[in-house]
Amino acid sequence: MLVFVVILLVLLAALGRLWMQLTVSPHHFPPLVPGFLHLIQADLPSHLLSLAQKYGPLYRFHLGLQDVVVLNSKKAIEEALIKKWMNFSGRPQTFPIQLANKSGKDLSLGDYTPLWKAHRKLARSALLNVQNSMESLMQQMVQDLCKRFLACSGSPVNISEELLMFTCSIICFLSFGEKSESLVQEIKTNVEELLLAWDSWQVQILDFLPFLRFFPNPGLRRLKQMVEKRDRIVQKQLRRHKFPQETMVEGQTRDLTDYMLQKLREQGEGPGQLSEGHVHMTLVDLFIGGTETTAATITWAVAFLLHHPEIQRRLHEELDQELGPGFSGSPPNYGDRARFPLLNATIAEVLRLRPAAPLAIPHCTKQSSTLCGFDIPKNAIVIPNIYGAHHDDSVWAQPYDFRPDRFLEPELSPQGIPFSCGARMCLGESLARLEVFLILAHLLQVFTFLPEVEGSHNLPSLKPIFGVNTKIPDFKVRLLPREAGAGVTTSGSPL
Ligand code: HEM
Ligand SMILES: *[C@@H]1O[C@H](CO)[C@@H](O)[C@H](O)[C@H]1NC(C)=O
Ligand SMILES: *[C@@H]1O[C@H](CO)[C@@H](O)[C@H](O)[C@H]1NC(C)=O
Ligand SMILES: *[C@@H]1O[C@H](CO)[C@@H](O)[C@H](O)[C@H]1NC(C)=O
Ligand SMILES: CC(=O)N[C@H]1CO[C@H](CO)[C@@H](O)[C@@H]1O
Repeated sequence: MLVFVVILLVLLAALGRLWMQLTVSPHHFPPLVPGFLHLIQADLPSHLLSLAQKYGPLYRFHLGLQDVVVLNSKKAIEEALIKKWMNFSGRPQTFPIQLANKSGKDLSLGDYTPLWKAHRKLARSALLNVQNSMESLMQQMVQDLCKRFLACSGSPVNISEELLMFTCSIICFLSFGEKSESLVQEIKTNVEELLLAWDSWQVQILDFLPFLRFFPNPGLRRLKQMVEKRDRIVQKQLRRHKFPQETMVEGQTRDLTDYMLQKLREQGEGPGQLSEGHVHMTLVDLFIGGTETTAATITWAVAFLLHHPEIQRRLHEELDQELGPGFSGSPPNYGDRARFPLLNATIAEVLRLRPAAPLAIPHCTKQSSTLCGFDIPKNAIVIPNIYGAHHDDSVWAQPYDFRPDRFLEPELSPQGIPFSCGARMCLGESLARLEVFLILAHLLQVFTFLPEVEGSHNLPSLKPIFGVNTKIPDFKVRLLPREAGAGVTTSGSPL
């Protein structure tokens, strides 16, 4: 099969070149990068950024018959997604997307249409509705997490695993009003497997080599199985919410599912209206969009702080000064975040260096448009390379260095765009920011992060593993309670 694929690609490449020579276009398209295999490169965001060095921040390539335009600077991304948002807010309806979309009712992968707008509005208002209860719930859960870590008394912890369970419990509770360990575990596993299957080249390649869909394909089979499992989990919850037992108080909304089902009933049913499928897919999107991303961001922060004990020491000082150390101190509140400028800057720097969704989600042009002086055709796939934009050395000095101080004076430093921008901007930004801040503030107040094994050569790798999300290589961290001797940070220890 592989030989077949390669031969076909060579043929396509030759045909493409011929076609280019035969047609002299009156358009001023962005520079064309030769080749067809760009999208299955392993380190795709860095690969796309390296092409920008040669071709400029805006270029295009072909993917089969499909035009793909890549945006590698903040300026280009903002012009497309903010200034010309109407033209750039679509989503391509690729084959893998159609597999996962439940009759086109997905939010994050849905194309920009009037019904989609109503869908996004419903999801937004549902999230806003639970916003107020979020912080107190999270405070409690973070305290519980810290207590669990205290009980580990400094032995190495798989922090990425713990944080993934944590972010998954949050979404689980907000969505379904339940966070039993079995349900959270079931959903977490499903999300991990779905994302893994989605990233598989065996699935992504089917889009531009459609005939391969008719061959046996283990990656595709896996994705289908995971989608079925996903739908069974959500369906069960929907049934539970539609036919509530004694737990339900009439007219009371316990969670996002109640809220959205209630809105559906108010709106009534009909063609061109939102349906239960939309509620179903909103819930799916909150889990897919809101668990790995947030957990990975916090895990990256821990890893960077292991590499930069001097920043960790300054963060401890900042928290001690405002709240007092350890469990005896008062708990940090999100509303007080302006009192923690270094922590805020550290989070901004982690989101710049390791944006959780490095290539956002592909956009698609709804009509032909212009961008940075180039013509962009209709129905082109548009990839905002957020990772690339964040490493633009004309915007940030030494872009590869971890230097939170660059964000200490927000007026002086340009801001990153980790949540993208415009009409398709991340829906969970405020929830994600709340989680990242509260967890890091609590953990740093109570613990000192130490590498699994003492010594500077035992630090975790900071090499990103790129897929839909930016993952971090496995590592463990020791969380040493600070209370016994706030001493760990002040009296002659290596920190
Ligand atoms: C640090 C954490 C997070 C980061 C860095 C992040 C980043 C992003 C990015 C870059 C996009 C793509 C926007 C575009 O296509 O232009 C996105 C979309 C989305 N995110 Fe997030 N996200 C995070 C957490 C969350 C959370 C917690 C939720 C849900 C509760 C969430 C829900 C969504 C949804 C539903 C979309 C699709 C929006 C649309 O297509 O209109 N995300 N996110
Ligand atoms: C969309 O593109 C057209 C050109 O095709 C342009 O005239 C129009 O101003 C653009 N609209 C927006 C909102 O960017
Ligand atoms: C830590 O947790 C991750 C995420 O669940 C898992 O993939 C990994 O195998 C675990 N690593 C170790 C060393 O246990
Ligand atoms: C936190 O840092 C960001 C990035 O520099 C900045 O835009 C924002 O104003 C800061 N927020 C607070 C409350 O200090
Ligand atoms: C599995 C599934 O329901 N796929 C659908 C995705 O959306 C398109 C329309 O946008 C439908 O035609 C597919 O059947």
